[in-house]
Amino acid sequence: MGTTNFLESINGEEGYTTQLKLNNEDLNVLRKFIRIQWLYRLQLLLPRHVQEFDRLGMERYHEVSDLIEHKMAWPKEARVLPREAVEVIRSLDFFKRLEASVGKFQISDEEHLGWEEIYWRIVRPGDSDVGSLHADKWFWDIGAYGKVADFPHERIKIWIPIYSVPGKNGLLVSPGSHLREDWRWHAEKKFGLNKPVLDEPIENIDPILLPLNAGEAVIFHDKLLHGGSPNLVQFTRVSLEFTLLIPMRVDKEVALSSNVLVN
Ligand SMILES: O=C(O)CCC(=O)C(=O)O
Ligand SMILES: [Fe+2]
Repeated sequence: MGTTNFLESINGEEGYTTQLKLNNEDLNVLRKFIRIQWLYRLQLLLPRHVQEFDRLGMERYHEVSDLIEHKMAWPKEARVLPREAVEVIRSLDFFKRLEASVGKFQISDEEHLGWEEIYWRIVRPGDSDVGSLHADKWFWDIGAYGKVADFPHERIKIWIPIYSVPGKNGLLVSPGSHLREDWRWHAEKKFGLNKPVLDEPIENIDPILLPLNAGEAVIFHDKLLHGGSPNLVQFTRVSLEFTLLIPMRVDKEVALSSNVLVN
């Protein structure tokens, strides 16, 4: 079986691919890492109730989430996996297949913790935990992350459903939206953080909810419009994501034609 070229689809008409699927073992490793971090935080914040969260698990988190102040409990830094988890994730089968397709890459460290940043999200039923539609590029353009690489690179994102119900929660995308340059948006300070806000009516965007099962990843273009879907079921949605920085090859032919290389 040949290697699928993910970058072709991502840079093509749709702006994303859903061809990378994790096997159950890989999915269980990710679930375990996320659950450990989630539960440990609750152990610190709420030692008297941690057993209840443990018993219910992440999918039923919302049933007892009133016990904590949800928004305060889960800042981004609390959802970035530890460095050693990244080492293990890099050795998983899905990661190897990803590398075989796009080439070796670095994962961005937007929070400047000092290691590659793989982080998760937790979205309770309803729409209170989902942000607005955006292109990830806008975050980089407004300088929300600062400098994370000093080599020329292509930036793409991977989003992996960890606990999800296809068609009822997950990621909205607007196919082909990465090809347009004229989407209207502005930057706004929210909770002290600079964030892009879309200025287009939703009819102009027409997003679709990708019907993905847990472990069915979506890899997408930096300019693709996307966002969290309202969660329509009584299960908490959990997902994992990271940004790939793929070094750009100075192709010999391109370099020669632009006189970059002198023999
Ligand atoms: O999971 C979400 O709700 C949003 C995800 C997102 O914006 C991303 O993966 O870039
Ligand atoms: Fe995003």
